[in-house]
Amino acid sequence: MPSGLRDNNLKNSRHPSSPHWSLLGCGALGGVFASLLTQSGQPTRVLLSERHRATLHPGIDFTSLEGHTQLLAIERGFIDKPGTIQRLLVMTKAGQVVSALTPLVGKLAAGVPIVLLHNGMGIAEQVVQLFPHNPVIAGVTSHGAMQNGHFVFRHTGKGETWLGPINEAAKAHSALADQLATALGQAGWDEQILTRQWQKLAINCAINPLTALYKLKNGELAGPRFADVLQQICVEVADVMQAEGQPTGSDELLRRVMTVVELTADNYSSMYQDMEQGRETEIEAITGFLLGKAAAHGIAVPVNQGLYQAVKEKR
Ligand code: KPL
Repeated sequence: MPSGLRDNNLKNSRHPSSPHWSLLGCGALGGVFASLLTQSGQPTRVLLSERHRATLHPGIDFTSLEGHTQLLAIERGFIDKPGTIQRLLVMTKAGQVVSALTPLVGKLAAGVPIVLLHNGMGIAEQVVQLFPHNPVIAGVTSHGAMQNGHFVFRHTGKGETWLGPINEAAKAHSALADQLATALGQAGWDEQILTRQWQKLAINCAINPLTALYKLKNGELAGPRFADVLQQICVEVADVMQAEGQPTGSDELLRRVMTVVELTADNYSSMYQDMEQGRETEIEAITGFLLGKAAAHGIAVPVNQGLYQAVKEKR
């Protein structure tokens, strides 16, 4: 049971008139988003796989940034019989997005927006192929989250969230960012979401493998022994970004990385948490995506290559 103030009444202040969110992927970040959406009064239900049917879920045990713990009533649905989905928020790990969505092919009504919030890149394009009649929206977020047990979540860092369109149909859905903002405190819409995805990829290429391999909190990367390797990672990512038509400089990327290191100093990165729990990491969608683009442009990225191999060998 997490420490801090708690409130044992099941809370769910609903605004039944607003369309409900269906959330696929209730890991640390998904659990925190489900909690914040519920607390803001937006009807939210989590879509679970069949294996969860027998488990008792009294609700979500959620601890806020301020350390206030609440038990939140949360509606459940099951992926095989999902019922009506009005808007879908996908927060599985990058490597599971396509397999988690596949059972919904043919069941999701045309026009229902699909919002993807995961680390890494290269997945949204596959989702567009799977759901050619749905608006597909990609997002990046830097909120920190931890899962401390079955449906026990803690919000560990307030970050920024940006959404943007992947296909033409998605351009009509900028209001989704406003609705997320009501729950998260901030969320924006950016038509150039690709640039934000690359910037987030740079941050994840720098922070995630190092913290996972050396078992560090994010803030420990500010120490002098990591200065060189962080700079080399940023030089390599900047080279690939430039080749991809994303003008940037390695100094700018390094500044962004160090800002996130500072803002999330006390957090464990998602890759650290995945590795500690023996789960599959997002290395393919993060550094693996970078290596694929580097190879296509004939750019050498030896430092990122070394980190990729080291993470793969740990599994
Ligand atoms: O996105 C993150 C992650 O852990 O995956 C950062 C921003 C590095 C925060 O920990």
